[in-house]
Amino acid sequence: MVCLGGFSGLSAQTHSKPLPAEQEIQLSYGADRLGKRQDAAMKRFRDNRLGAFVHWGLYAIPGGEWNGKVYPGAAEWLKAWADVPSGEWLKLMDRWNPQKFDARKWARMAREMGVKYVKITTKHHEGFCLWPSKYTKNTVEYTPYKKDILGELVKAYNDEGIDVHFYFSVMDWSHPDYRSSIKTEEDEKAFMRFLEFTDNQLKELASRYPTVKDFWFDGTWDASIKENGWWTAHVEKMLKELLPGVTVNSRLRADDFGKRHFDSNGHLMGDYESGYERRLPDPVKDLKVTRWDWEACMTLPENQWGYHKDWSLSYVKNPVEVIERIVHAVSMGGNMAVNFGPQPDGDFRREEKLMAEAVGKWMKKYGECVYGCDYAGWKKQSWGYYTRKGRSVYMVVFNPPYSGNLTVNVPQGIKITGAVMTGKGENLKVTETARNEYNVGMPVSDPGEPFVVRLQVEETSGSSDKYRDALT
Ligand code: JFZ
Repeated sequence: MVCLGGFSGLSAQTHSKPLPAEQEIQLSYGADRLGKRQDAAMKRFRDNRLGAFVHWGLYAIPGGEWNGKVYPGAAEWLKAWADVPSGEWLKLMDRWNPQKFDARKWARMAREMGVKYVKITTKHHEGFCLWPSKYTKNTVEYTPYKKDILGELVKAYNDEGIDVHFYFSVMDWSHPDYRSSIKTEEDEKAFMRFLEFTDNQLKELASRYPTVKDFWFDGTWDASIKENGWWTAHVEKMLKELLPGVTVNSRLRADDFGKRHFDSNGHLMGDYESGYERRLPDPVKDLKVTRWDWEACMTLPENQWGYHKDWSLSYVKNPVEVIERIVHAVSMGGNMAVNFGPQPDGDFRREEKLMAEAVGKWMKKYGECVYGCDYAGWKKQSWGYYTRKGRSVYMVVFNPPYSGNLTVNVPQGIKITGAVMTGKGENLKVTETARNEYNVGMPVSDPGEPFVVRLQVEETSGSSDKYRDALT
């Protein structure tokens, strides 16, 4: 059983003991580990906490519009919405010439935003590769731009100290051997060729860009892949042999019975859960997620990952809403990747630039409640979220109550001895109001933005070893 390091009984209740081995279903391709990975590479993945996602491909060129019709669905799915045959879709390659693309500018923007890693779509469902793969002609090499976009990005981000993660869609709409289901012997043969092609592409990515830290697989929901769980286990193993320390998301994996993400015994496959897409676990009901590593990803509009020319089609989140989602994820032990859909010219749309700037400004001031932080194990309050790093517990205040009193319920055996507003260093008034309950006062002047309070916490003599563990 792994130790969660939560402060209170709250987190203890979320521990569920794994079944004794003899009661478990024997699996050849299930989870190969119980509990969180604790090696340096995984710790780095986890401590990074804030990442960016970049969806860039041919779909950026039509930007959601085909033959004069604007499709409101996700722009990177336009080929499917408008039922465009591959041959026709791939003609967009003749127009792939992003004249404003400057990898160093992208990397500076990411650094300014405070992201510690960037997940790049090496190949999305459409099948177009951002690197010159020798296994297909559907790549940047055969466009007017010619150059290796992925290589430029890896170098530029790494030069800024930012980790690079690879998004990779197994489903490939442009490969003649891809099958979503296998009905005939011919399908079977084609699909086995396709899996070999995919292995080759993955080995190619791993050897061309050895600083890659993570593979985030997508497009793995078809029956053909679920029925070949062995292959998903093989890919995980292959990448880990090629790139020691590399992390892989749960979305890649299916077990012997086609069960995805979690195997038939309920154990997470891969290194972290990747099911929280455009949604987050409930801070009260879903505390089970604090038992494993996970990463959520989000879009600014409701559901646009690739560039769509018309963002008036849905609500677009403002920077404070983005910051709240980042903190929400961290408060439950998860990472957050915020998506960008660059324009076909290689520049970013105004809304994304403004968001990146605003988030970056906030992170510069208050980032200590995000980087390296984890689930605190304290009872959720309506003013916001707690995060914790070692002995520091942070209150991240999004909704200060009208009363001006921020209620804090501490776990048994914990005492609050002080509260400081991070950044400003202002001491806030702490009043004990009941057993295990305090009020923390508001800062003298309204910060006018979500703000962070660092609590000074002490163990009382009655605290159990569990709390001592949790505090160190
Ligand atoms: C996938 C893609 O289809 C989409 O274009 C985008 O790249 C996104 C990040 O991933 O969409 C999904 C995949 C999985 C779920 C939902 C949407 N899911 O597990 O709920």
